[in-house]
Amino acid sequence: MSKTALITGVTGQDGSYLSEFLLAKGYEVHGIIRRSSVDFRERIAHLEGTPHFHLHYADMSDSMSLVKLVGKVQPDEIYNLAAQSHVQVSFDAPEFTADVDAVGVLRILEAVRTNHLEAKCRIYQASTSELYGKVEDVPQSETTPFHPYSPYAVAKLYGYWIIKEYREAYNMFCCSGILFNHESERRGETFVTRKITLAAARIAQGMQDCLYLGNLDSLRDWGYARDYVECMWLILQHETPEDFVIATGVQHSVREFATLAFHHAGIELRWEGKGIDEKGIVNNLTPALSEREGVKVGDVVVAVSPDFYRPTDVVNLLGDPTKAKRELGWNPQSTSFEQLVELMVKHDMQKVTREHFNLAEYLEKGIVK
Ligand code: NAP
Ligand code: F7E
Repeated sequence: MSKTALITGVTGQDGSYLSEFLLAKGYEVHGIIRRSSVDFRERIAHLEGTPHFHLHYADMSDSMSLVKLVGKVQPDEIYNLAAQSHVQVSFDAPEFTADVDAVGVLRILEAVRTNHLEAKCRIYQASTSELYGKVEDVPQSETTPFHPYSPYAVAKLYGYWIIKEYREAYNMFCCSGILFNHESERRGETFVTRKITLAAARIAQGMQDCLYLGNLDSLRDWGYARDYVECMWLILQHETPEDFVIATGVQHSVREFATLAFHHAGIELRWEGKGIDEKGIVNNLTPALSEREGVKVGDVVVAVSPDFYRPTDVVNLLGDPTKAKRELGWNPQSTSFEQLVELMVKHDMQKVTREHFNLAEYLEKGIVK
């Protein structure tokens, strides 16, 4: 008998990779989508209409929709990935973030209890390294104290504790994966990695002049999202319900990410200045770029804007994945930092080329002026 999984946040970066992963394992996959005036389903468009993939309208802020759906689907496993996931946005929309990211977790747990599925249904909660926030120890493991440092992190901390509470109070199989940053060619375009890889591609192809960033010193443990969804599944297949840190154990700064991304786009950077005055300047170009119109040696292609500073910023995340390696047999290094940056830039170079050709064609046909 194939298993049935319900994924909240199926249209997101992780939801799309997890859907592919579970379908390949023979699961019946159900995903929750929410109503919006323009449906954004680019990441799962290739799965729609396939026999074992089903989409349902519901919303993390609407208990009734979740109770009805859990009753209808009768899932063996729920992957709760839905969230307002942008840390900076959580400062602008803290109440919405709390509703979806904190109370939303409670709604899922109660939907399972209301349908009397406590004994059958295992629940994965998408927890986060942001819980460590203003870090009290480096590297961070399952035993490192939490110090959340944004409305997003505070909301996610509630999610973490309510999962633990239901595990202990009702003997439910529910677990948190404390995932460190994971990126991909499907990453949202306002997260720093994707913002950089897209801008590097646009600057190399003459479609953008300068990239504005916030804190360049911030340190992150960046992994590849496609590798990380396997862990979500492994956590639910574990004998006992436990929480796990999922990370690579390697740390880089935003500046290092940008340097490498521009390198893969054909631009060698040098950095000058400090803080708000720091600039990324073109030091060298590949012969192909030197011969083209556009970016030149000496151009400032990265600058700092205070618009991207946060009221409180998390600056030193480094995960210790020892427990996941030992108990789940997971390899945290299957995709290295260098491979991750390269694959994202390669993808975005092609995306920008396609956009460029579409624009040229539209201009020629008079579709846009
Ligand atoms: P993402 O790309 O931003 O996707 C978030 C998903 O949540 C989207 O499908 C979104 O739907 C959905 N969603 C938001 N509000 C909703 C609501 N009210 N009702 C129903 N669905 C709603 O995030 P991600 O990077 O895949 O991350 C997945 C989860 O892991 C999130 O919970 C995130 O907080 C957590 N996490 C991520 C990372 C990371 O580095 N990526 C690390 C640790 C933890 P729409 O498409 O309609 O917006
Ligand atoms: O920022 C700095 C910024 O927005 C990373 C989410 O998936 O991972 C993600 O949260 C760092 C921060 O991700 C810009 O200040 C500099 O220190 O890419 P980010 P995040 O905040 O780490 C965690 C684990 C999650 O759980 C979240 O859901 O980069 N930074 N300049 C910038 N960040 C952004 N976005 N834009 C900039 O221009």
